Amino acid sequence: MECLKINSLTIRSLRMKLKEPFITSFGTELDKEFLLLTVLDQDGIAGWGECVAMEQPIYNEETNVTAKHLLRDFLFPLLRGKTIRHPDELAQIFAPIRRNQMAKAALECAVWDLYARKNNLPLYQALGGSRKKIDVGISIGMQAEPKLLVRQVEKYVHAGYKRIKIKIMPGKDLHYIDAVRQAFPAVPLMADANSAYSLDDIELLKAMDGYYLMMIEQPLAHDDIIDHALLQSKINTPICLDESIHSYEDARRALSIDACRIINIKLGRVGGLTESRKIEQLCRERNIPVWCGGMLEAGVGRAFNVALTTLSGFTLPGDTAASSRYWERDIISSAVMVSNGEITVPQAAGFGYELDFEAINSFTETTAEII
Ligand code: OSB
Ligand code: MG
Repeated sequence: MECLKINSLTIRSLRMKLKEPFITSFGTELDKEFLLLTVLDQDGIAGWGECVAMEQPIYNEETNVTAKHLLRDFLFPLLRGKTIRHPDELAQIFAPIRRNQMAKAALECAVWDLYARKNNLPLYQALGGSRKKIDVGISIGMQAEPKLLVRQVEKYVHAGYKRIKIKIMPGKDLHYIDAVRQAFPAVPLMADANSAYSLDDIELLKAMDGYYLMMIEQPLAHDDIIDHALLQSKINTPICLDESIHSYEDARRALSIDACRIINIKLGRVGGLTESRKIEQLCRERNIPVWCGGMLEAGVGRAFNVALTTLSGFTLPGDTAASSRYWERDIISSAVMVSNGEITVPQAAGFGYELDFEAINSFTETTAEII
Protein backbone atom coordinates (compact mmCIF):
# COMPACT_ATOMS: atom_id res chain seq x y z
CA MET A 1 0.00 0.00 0.00
CA GLU A 2 1.29 3.44 -0.89
CA CYS A 3 1.88 5.94 1.88
CA LEU A 4 -0.36 8.85 2.79
CA LYS A 5 0.74 12.43 3.11
CA ILE A 6 -1.87 14.88 4.39
CA ASN A 7 -1.53 18.32 2.87
CA SER A 8 -4.62 20.21 3.97
CA LEU A 9 -7.46 20.21 6.46
CA THR A 10 -10.82 21.92 6.12
CA ILE A 11 -12.86 22.47 9.28
CA ARG A 12 -16.53 23.24 8.79
CA SER A 13 -18.69 24.14 11.74
CA LEU A 14 -22.27 22.90 11.32
CA ARG A 15 -25.44 23.32 13.30
CA MET A 16 -28.34 20.90 13.01
CA LYS A 17 -31.66 21.06 14.82
CA LEU A 18 -32.61 17.97 16.81
CA LYS A 19 -36.16 16.76 16.16
CA GLU A 20 -36.72 16.68 19.91
CA PRO A 21 -34.71 18.13 22.81
CA PHE A 22 -32.37 15.56 24.39
CA ILE A 23 -32.35 15.84 28.20
CA THR A 24 -29.78 14.26 30.51
CA SER A 25 -28.67 14.85 34.09
CA PHE A 26 -26.10 17.36 32.77
CA GLY A 27 -28.29 19.45 30.49
CA THR A 28 -30.67 19.86 27.58
CA GLU A 29 -29.54 19.72 23.95
CA LEU A 30 -31.86 21.47 21.50
CA ASP A 31 -29.57 21.34 18.55
CA LYS A 32 -26.16 20.02 17.70
CA GLU A 33 -23.17 22.13 16.78
CA PHE A 34 -20.19 20.12 15.54
CA LEU A 35 -17.05 20.21 13.41
CA LEU A 36 -16.88 18.34 10.12
CA LEU A 37 -13.32 17.70 8.94
CA THR A 38 -11.95 17.01 5.47
CA VAL A 39 -8.31 16.06 4.93
CA LEU A 40 -6.74 15.96 1.47
CA ASP A 41 -3.72 13.85 0.62
CA GLN A 42 -0.98 14.31 -1.98
CA ASP A 43 -3.23 12.85 -4.70
CA GLY A 44 -6.18 15.06 -3.84
CA ILE A 45 -8.15 12.17 -2.26
CA ALA A 46 -10.40 13.28 0.61
CA GLY A 47 -11.00 11.71 4.02
CA TRP A 48 -13.82 12.81 6.32
CA GLY A 49 -14.21 12.99 10.08
CA GLU A 50 -16.74 14.35 12.58
CA CYS A 51 -15.80 15.79 15.96
CA VAL A 52 -18.15 14.68 18.76
CA ALA A 53 -17.33 17.51 21.18
CA MET A 54 -20.33 19.53 22.32
CA GLU A 55 -20.93 23.26 22.53
CA GLN A 56 -20.46 23.32 26.29
CA PRO A 57 -17.92 21.41 28.46
CA ILE A 58 -20.62 19.53 30.38
CA TYR A 59 -20.03 15.91 29.28
CA ASN A 60 -16.25 16.25 29.18
CA GLU A 61 -13.92 19.25 29.19
CA GLU A 62 -13.76 19.78 25.43
CA THR A 63 -15.93 22.12 23.35
CA ASN A 64 -16.07 22.79 19.63
CA VAL A 65 -13.99 25.91 20.17
CA THR A 66 -11.24 24.06 22.06
CA ALA A 67 -11.31 21.23 19.51
CA LYS A 68 -10.88 23.67 16.64
CA HIS A 69 -7.99 25.36 18.46
CA LEU A 70 -6.28 22.02 19.06
CA LEU A 71 -6.81 20.87 15.49
CA ARG A 72 -5.62 24.08 13.87
CA ASP A 73 -2.77 25.04 16.18
CA PHE A 74 -1.40 21.72 17.44
CA LEU A 75 -2.71 18.48 15.92
CA PHE A 76 -2.77 19.30 12.23
CA PRO A 77 0.70 20.94 12.36
CA LEU A 78 2.04 17.65 13.79
CA LEU A 79 0.44 15.63 11.00
CA ARG A 80 0.95 17.91 7.99
CA GLY A 81 3.34 16.53 5.37
CA LYS A 82 4.27 13.43 7.42
CA THR A 83 4.49 10.12 5.63
CA ILE A 84 1.86 7.81 7.11
CA ARG A 85 1.79 4.09 6.38
CA HIS A 86 -1.13 3.25 8.66
CA PRO A 87 -3.62 5.30 10.77
CA ASP A 88 -2.39 3.50 13.91
CA GLU A 89 0.70 5.75 13.63
CA LEU A 90 -1.34 8.82 14.58
CA ALA A 91 -1.36 7.86 18.25
CA GLN A 92 2.43 8.32 18.30
CA ILE A 93 2.29 11.53 16.28
CA PHE A 94 -0.29 13.06 18.66
CA ALA A 95 1.40 11.72 21.81
CA PRO A 96 3.08 15.05 22.76
CA ILE A 97 -0.37 16.63 23.13
CA ARG A 98 -2.11 15.77 26.37
CA ARG A 99 -5.74 14.58 26.29
CA ASN A 100 -8.13 16.49 23.98
CA GLN A 101 -9.30 13.07 22.83
CA MET A 102 -12.28 14.29 20.80
CA ALA A 103 -10.15 16.66 18.73
CA LYS A 104 -7.60 13.88 18.14
CA ALA A 105 -10.30 11.35 17.27
CA ALA A 106 -11.90 13.61 14.66
CA LEU A 107 -8.64 13.96 12.71
CA GLU A 108 -7.72 10.32 13.24
CA CYS A 109 -11.11 9.23 11.81
CA ALA A 110 -10.55 11.39 8.72
CA VAL A 111 -7.21 9.63 8.18
CA TRP A 112 -8.82 6.19 8.70
CA ASP A 113 -11.46 7.09 6.11
CA LEU A 114 -8.79 8.22 3.67
CA TYR A 115 -6.72 5.09 4.33
CA ALA A 116 -9.74 2.86 3.68
CA ARG A 117 -10.63 4.73 0.47
CA LYS A 118 -7.07 4.47 -0.85
CA ASN A 119 -7.12 0.74 -0.19
CA ASN A 120 -10.59 0.44 -1.73
CA LEU A 121 -11.88 -1.14 1.47
CA PRO A 122 -14.98 -0.43 3.53
CA LEU A 123 -13.81 1.13 6.78
CA TYR A 124 -15.13 -1.77 8.87
CA GLN A 125 -12.89 -4.18 6.98
CA ALA A 126 -9.91 -1.86 7.32
CA LEU A 127 -10.59 -1.99 11.08
CA GLY A 128 -10.76 -5.78 11.07
CA GLY A 129 -14.51 -6.04 11.69
CA SER A 130 -16.58 -8.79 10.20
CA ARG A 131 -20.26 -8.30 11.04
CA LYS A 132 -22.51 -7.50 8.09
CA LYS A 133 -25.28 -6.28 10.40
CA ILE A 134 -25.08 -4.74 13.85
CA ASP A 135 -27.62 -4.81 16.68
CA VAL A 136 -28.65 -1.45 18.02
CA GLY A 137 -30.46 0.02 21.00
CA ILE A 138 -31.68 3.50 21.78
CA SER A 139 -30.91 6.12 24.42
CA ILE A 140 -34.05 7.99 25.47
CA GLY A 141 -33.68 11.39 27.12
CA MET A 142 -35.46 12.34 30.33
CA GLN A 143 -39.19 12.96 30.12
CA ALA A 144 -41.45 15.22 32.20
CA GLU A 145 -43.27 12.26 33.75
CA PRO A 146 -43.07 8.46 33.83
CA LYS A 147 -46.12 8.04 31.58
CA LEU A 148 -44.39 10.00 28.81
CA LEU A 149 -41.26 7.89 29.16
CA VAL A 150 -43.32 4.69 28.86
CA ARG A 151 -44.86 6.07 25.67
CA GLN A 152 -41.39 6.72 24.22
CA VAL A 153 -40.19 3.26 25.21
CA GLU A 154 -43.24 1.76 23.55
CA LYS A 155 -42.48 3.60 20.32
CA TYR A 156 -38.90 2.32 20.16
CA VAL A 157 -39.69 -1.22 21.29
CA HIS A 158 -42.23 -1.44 18.49
CA ALA A 159 -39.66 -0.02 16.06
CA GLY A 160 -37.51 -3.04 16.93
CA TYR A 161 -34.68 -1.52 18.98
CA LYS A 162 -32.92 -4.32 20.83
CA ARG A 163 -32.19 -2.49 24.06
CA ILE A 164 -33.69 0.51 25.79
CA LYS A 165 -31.56 2.96 27.74
CA ILE A 166 -33.22 5.57 29.89
CA LYS A 167 -31.59 8.56 31.53
CA ILE A 168 -31.88 8.96 35.30
CA MET A 169 -30.92 11.50 37.96
CA PRO A 170 -31.81 12.04 41.63
CA GLY A 171 -35.57 12.60 41.83
CA LYS A 172 -36.18 11.04 38.42
CA ASP A 173 -35.07 7.47 38.90
CA LEU A 174 -36.87 4.58 40.64
CA HIS A 175 -40.41 5.57 39.71
CA TYR A 176 -39.40 5.99 36.06
CA ILE A 177 -37.62 2.63 36.01
CA ASP A 178 -40.60 1.07 37.80
CA ALA A 179 -43.07 2.45 35.26
CA VAL A 180 -41.04 1.13 32.32
CA ARG A 181 -40.59 -2.29 33.96
CA GLN A 182 -44.30 -2.60 34.68
CA ALA A 183 -45.16 -1.82 31.08
CA PHE A 184 -42.30 -3.93 29.62
CA PRO A 185 -41.31 -6.65 32.10
CA ALA A 186 -38.90 -8.36 29.71
CA VAL A 187 -37.40 -5.60 27.60
CA PRO A 188 -33.57 -5.37 27.80
CA LEU A 189 -33.35 -2.21 29.88
CA MET A 190 -30.55 -0.09 31.33
CA ALA A 191 -30.19 3.31 33.00
CA ASP A 192 -27.57 6.02 32.43
CA ALA A 193 -26.96 8.50 35.27
CA ASN A 194 -24.21 10.57 33.65
CA SER A 195 -22.44 10.89 37.01
CA ALA A 196 -25.45 12.24 38.92
CA TYR A 197 -25.02 10.15 42.12
CA SER A 198 -22.53 9.71 44.95
CA LEU A 199 -21.86 6.97 47.50
CA ASP A 200 -24.40 8.73 49.74
CA ASP A 201 -27.03 7.33 47.37
CA ILE A 202 -25.99 3.73 47.90
CA GLU A 203 -29.35 2.54 49.26
CA LEU A 204 -31.17 3.94 46.27
CA LEU A 205 -28.64 2.39 43.89
CA LYS A 206 -29.05 -0.97 45.67
CA ALA A 207 -32.82 -0.71 45.17
CA MET A 208 -32.22 -0.70 41.41
CA ASP A 209 -31.13 -4.35 41.70
CA GLY A 210 -34.83 -5.19 41.95
CA TYR A 211 -35.43 -4.18 38.33
CA TYR A 212 -32.93 -6.59 36.71
CA LEU A 213 -31.34 -3.89 34.58
CA MET A 214 -28.70 -5.02 32.08
CA MET A 215 -26.42 -2.41 33.64
CA ILE A 216 -26.26 1.01 35.23
CA GLU A 217 -24.09 3.42 33.27
CA GLN A 218 -21.74 5.89 35.01
CA PRO A 219 -23.64 6.30 38.30
CA LEU A 220 -20.79 8.13 40.11
CA ALA A 221 -18.31 10.92 39.36
CA HIS A 222 -16.97 11.40 35.84
CA ASP A 223 -13.37 11.22 37.09
CA ASP A 224 -13.75 8.30 39.47
CA ILE A 225 -13.06 4.58 39.40
CA ILE A 226 -12.39 3.97 43.13
CA ASP A 227 -15.92 4.71 44.37
CA HIS A 228 -17.35 2.80 41.41
CA ALA A 229 -15.36 -0.27 42.53
CA LEU A 230 -16.79 0.08 46.02
CA LEU A 231 -20.31 0.47 44.64
CA GLN A 232 -19.88 -2.54 42.32
CA SER A 233 -18.96 -4.66 45.36
CA LYS A 234 -22.31 -3.73 46.96
CA ILE A 235 -24.75 -4.05 44.05
CA ASN A 236 -25.63 -6.88 41.68
CA THR A 237 -26.42 -4.69 38.67
CA PRO A 238 -23.32 -4.55 36.47
CA ILE A 239 -21.75 -1.09 36.31
CA CYS A 240 -20.86 0.20 32.85
CA LEU A 241 -18.34 3.05 32.68
CA ASP A 242 -18.67 5.83 30.13
CA GLU A 243 -17.23 9.21 31.28
CA SER A 244 -14.41 7.66 33.38
CA ILE A 245 -12.71 5.83 30.49
CA HIS A 246 -10.49 7.99 28.25
CA SER A 247 -7.94 5.41 27.14
CA TYR A 248 -6.80 1.79 27.08
CA GLU A 249 -4.91 2.47 30.32
CA ASP A 250 -8.06 3.81 32.01
CA ALA A 251 -9.93 0.68 30.92
CA ARG A 252 -7.17 -1.63 32.16
CA ARG A 253 -7.05 0.11 35.54
CA ALA A 254 -10.83 0.13 35.96
CA LEU A 255 -11.05 -3.59 35.17
CA SER A 256 -8.15 -4.40 37.48
CA ILE A 257 -10.13 -3.10 40.48
CA ASP A 258 -13.56 -4.35 39.27
CA ALA A 259 -14.88 -0.79 38.94
CA CYS A 260 -17.12 -1.96 36.09
CA ARG A 261 -18.22 -5.14 34.32
CA ILE A 262 -19.11 -3.53 30.99
CA ILE A 263 -17.54 -0.65 29.04
CA ASN A 264 -19.23 1.85 26.74
CA ILE A 265 -16.66 2.69 24.05
CA LYS A 266 -17.07 6.11 22.42
CA LEU A 267 -14.35 6.62 19.86
CA GLY A 268 -14.29 10.37 20.53
CA ARG A 269 -13.90 10.00 24.28
CA VAL A 270 -10.92 7.63 23.93
CA GLY A 271 -9.07 9.52 21.17
CA GLY A 272 -10.05 7.53 18.10
CA LEU A 273 -10.52 4.19 16.39
CA THR A 274 -7.06 2.83 17.14
CA GLU A 275 -7.54 3.31 20.91
CA SER A 276 -11.11 1.94 20.65
CA ARG A 277 -9.76 -1.21 19.02
CA LYS A 278 -7.21 -1.64 21.81
CA ILE A 279 -9.94 -1.37 24.46
CA GLU A 280 -12.16 -3.77 22.51
CA GLN A 281 -9.33 -6.32 22.41
CA LEU A 282 -8.53 -5.95 26.11
CA CYS A 283 -12.18 -6.45 27.03
CA ARG A 284 -12.62 -9.37 24.65
CA GLU A 285 -9.64 -11.14 26.23
CA ARG A 286 -11.15 -10.61 29.67
CA ASN A 287 -14.73 -11.51 28.75
CA ILE A 288 -15.92 -7.98 29.43
CA PRO A 289 -18.72 -7.02 27.04
CA VAL A 290 -18.42 -3.67 25.27
CA TRP A 291 -20.88 -1.61 23.25
CA CYS A 292 -20.62 1.52 21.15
CA GLY A 293 -21.87 4.70 22.78
CA GLY A 294 -23.13 7.76 20.97
CA MET A 295 -22.84 11.55 21.12
CA LEU A 296 -25.92 12.45 19.02
CA GLU A 297 -23.70 12.18 15.93
CA ALA A 298 -24.63 13.40 12.49
CA GLY A 299 -24.19 10.95 9.62
CA VAL A 300 -20.40 10.95 9.32
CA GLY A 301 -19.83 10.29 13.03
CA ARG A 302 -22.65 7.74 13.00
CA ALA A 303 -21.01 5.87 10.11
CA PHE A 304 -17.79 5.52 12.14
CA ASN A 305 -19.81 4.09 15.03
CA VAL A 306 -21.41 1.56 12.67
CA ALA A 307 -17.98 0.46 11.41
CA LEU A 308 -16.52 0.19 14.93
CA THR A 309 -19.44 -1.93 16.13
CA THR A 310 -18.57 -4.66 13.58
CA LEU A 311 -15.62 -5.72 15.78
CA SER A 312 -16.37 -9.00 17.52
CA GLY A 313 -16.04 -7.67 21.09
CA PHE A 314 -19.06 -5.42 20.61
CA THR A 315 -21.49 -8.03 21.90
CA LEU A 316 -24.18 -5.71 23.30
CA PRO A 317 -26.47 -3.40 21.30
CA GLY A 318 -25.10 0.17 21.29
CA ASP A 319 -26.64 3.66 21.08
CA THR A 320 -26.28 4.01 17.29
CA ALA A 321 -29.90 4.71 16.44
CA ALA A 322 -31.33 5.63 13.02
CA SER A 323 -30.53 9.09 11.60
CA SER A 324 -34.28 9.78 11.46
CA ARG A 325 -34.49 9.55 15.23
CA TYR A 326 -32.41 12.74 15.50
CA TRP A 327 -32.68 14.69 12.22
CA GLU A 328 -35.18 15.72 9.57
CA ARG A 329 -32.32 15.48 7.10
CA ASP A 330 -28.88 13.97 7.71
CA ILE A 331 -25.61 14.97 6.00
CA ILE A 332 -25.25 11.57 4.34
CA SER A 333 -27.43 9.80 1.82
CA SER A 334 -28.87 7.43 2.33
CA ALA A 335 -29.27 8.07 6.02
CA VAL A 336 -28.41 5.39 8.63
CA MET A 337 -31.45 3.14 8.73
CA VAL A 338 -32.58 0.68 11.39
CA SER A 339 -34.77 -2.27 10.57
CA ASN A 340 -35.74 -4.88 13.20
CA GLY A 341 -33.16 -3.33 15.51
CA GLU A 342 -30.34 -3.85 13.03
CA ILE A 343 -28.21 -1.64 10.80
CA THR A 344 -26.86 -3.19 7.61
CA VAL A 345 -23.19 -2.30 7.39
CA PRO A 346 -22.40 -0.41 4.17
CA GLN A 347 -19.92 -2.05 1.79
CA ALA A 348 -18.63 1.01 -0.10
CA ALA A 349 -15.00 2.10 0.37
CA GLY A 350 -14.26 4.43 3.28
CA PHE A 351 -16.92 5.19 5.89
CA GLY A 352 -19.42 3.76 3.50
CA TYR A 353 -22.12 6.41 2.91
CA GLU A 354 -22.40 9.21 0.34
CA LEU A 355 -22.03 12.78 1.56
CA ASP A 356 -25.04 15.02 0.95
CA PHE A 357 -23.23 18.24 0.02
CA GLU A 358 -26.42 20.21 -0.34
CA ALA A 359 -27.34 19.33 3.26
CA ILE A 360 -23.78 19.99 4.46
CA ASN A 361 -23.79 23.43 2.86
CA SER A 362 -27.17 24.31 4.29
CA PHE A 363 -26.04 23.46 7.87
CA THR A 364 -22.57 25.06 7.63
CA GLU A 365 -22.02 28.22 9.67
CA THR A 366 -18.27 28.69 9.12
CA THR A 367 -15.54 27.09 7.03
CA ALA A 368 -11.80 27.29 7.68
CA GLU A 369 -9.14 25.88 5.39
CA ILE A 370 -5.86 25.06 7.05
CA ILE A 371 -2.90 24.46 4.75
O1 OSB B 1 -23.97 9.53 28.22
O2 OSB B 1 -24.17 8.26 26.58
C1 OSB B 1 -24.22 9.39 27.05
C2 OSB B 1 -25.51 11.85 24.42
C3 OSB B 1 -24.65 12.92 24.62
C4 OSB B 1 -23.71 12.84 25.62
C5 OSB B 1 -23.62 11.69 26.41
C6 OSB B 1 -24.47 10.62 26.21
C7 OSB B 1 -25.44 10.72 25.20
C8 OSB B 1 -26.43 9.67 24.95
C9 OSB B 1 -27.09 9.64 23.59
O3 OSB B 1 -26.80 8.87 25.77
C10 OSB B 1 -26.49 8.64 22.68
C11 OSB B 1 -26.93 8.87 21.25
O4 OSB B 1 -28.10 8.62 20.95
O5 OSB B 1 -26.10 9.30 20.44
MG1 MG C 1 -23.43 7.63 29.01
